[in-house]
Amino acid sequence: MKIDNFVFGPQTLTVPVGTTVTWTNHDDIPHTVVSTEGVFKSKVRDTDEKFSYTFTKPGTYPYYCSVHPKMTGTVVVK
Ligand SMILES: [Cu+2]
Repeated sequence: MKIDNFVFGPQTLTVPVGTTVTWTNHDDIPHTVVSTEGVFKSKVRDTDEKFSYTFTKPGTYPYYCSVHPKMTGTVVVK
């Protein structure tokens, strides 16, 4: 997953159960990756820093950047 120009890409990512998803911040601005439902929460990620989470249960996981709450994305785990 990329964080680029204030956008999580892809906006919706579908993965099988057990997948570790890694987000990398390509912006010059710090961002976070925070589950809307409290499932995961990154520290502030500066340029080129990463956050990883392993999805062990099926479901739909919306998330956002707590610094810029209009930045949102979704991981779908099947
Ligand atoms: Cu942000």
